Amino acid sequence: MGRFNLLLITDRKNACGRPLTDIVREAGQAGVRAVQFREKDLPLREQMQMAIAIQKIARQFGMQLFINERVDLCIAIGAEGVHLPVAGLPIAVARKMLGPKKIIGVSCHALGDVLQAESEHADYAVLGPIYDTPSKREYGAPLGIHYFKAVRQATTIPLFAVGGIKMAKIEEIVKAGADGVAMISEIMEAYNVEAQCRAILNLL
Ligand code: TZP
Repeated sequence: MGRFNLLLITDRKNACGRPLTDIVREAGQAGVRAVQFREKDLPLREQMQMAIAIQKIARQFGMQLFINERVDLCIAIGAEGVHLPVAGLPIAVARKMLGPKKIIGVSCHALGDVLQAESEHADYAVLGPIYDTPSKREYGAPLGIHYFKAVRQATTIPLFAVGGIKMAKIEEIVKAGADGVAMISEIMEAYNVEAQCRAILNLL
C-alpha cells in the first residue's frame, strides 16, 4: 500500500455544487494520496462513470483510489482497492476476488471490528465516528478520542480516525497514535480545497 495519512472520502452532496473531479484535482495538487469513492446511493452504472472520471484525475497525481464496498466496480475499473463496511463482504472473500495486490480497508465502529480486520489481514482500518457528525448520529454517541487511543494501543493495523474530524482535532488524533484521518466535510465543504488540504497535511 502506498503510504498516506489523509484519506479523502467523497460525498457529492456535500461539495457545495462543485464536481467531485474538481475537488479531487485540488486535493491531488495539495498532495493528498488517497481517495475513497463513496457515492453509494447512485445506481452502479453512474457510480462507475463517476469513479472513472475521478480515477483519471487521481492517476495524474499518483493518488490511490479506493472504491466503497463495490468489489465488482474496483475490479471493473482497475482501482487500487476497496473500502469495506463492517457488515459488507468478509475480507477473505473480497481478497479472493481481488487478488493479493489490491488494498482492502475496513470501516470499524468498535475495538472488536478492528481486531477482526487485523486478524483477517485488512490493509488498514478506519475507526469512527470519533466525534459528533450529522451523517452518523444514527449510530449513537461518538466513540471519543480516549476510545480511539485505547484501540490504537490494542492493535497494530494502520488505523485512521473518521467522523467529525476538523482541523482543530488533528493534534489530539496524532497524539493518540493515529496513522491518519479520513474526512468528508472538512475537505468537501472547504472554500479553497487545495489550501485546506495543504493545511491538514501540514498538521499531520
Ligand atoms: N464513517 C464514519 S463517520 C463518517 C463515515 C463515512 C462520516 C464522516 O464525515 P465527516 O464530514 O468527515 O464527519
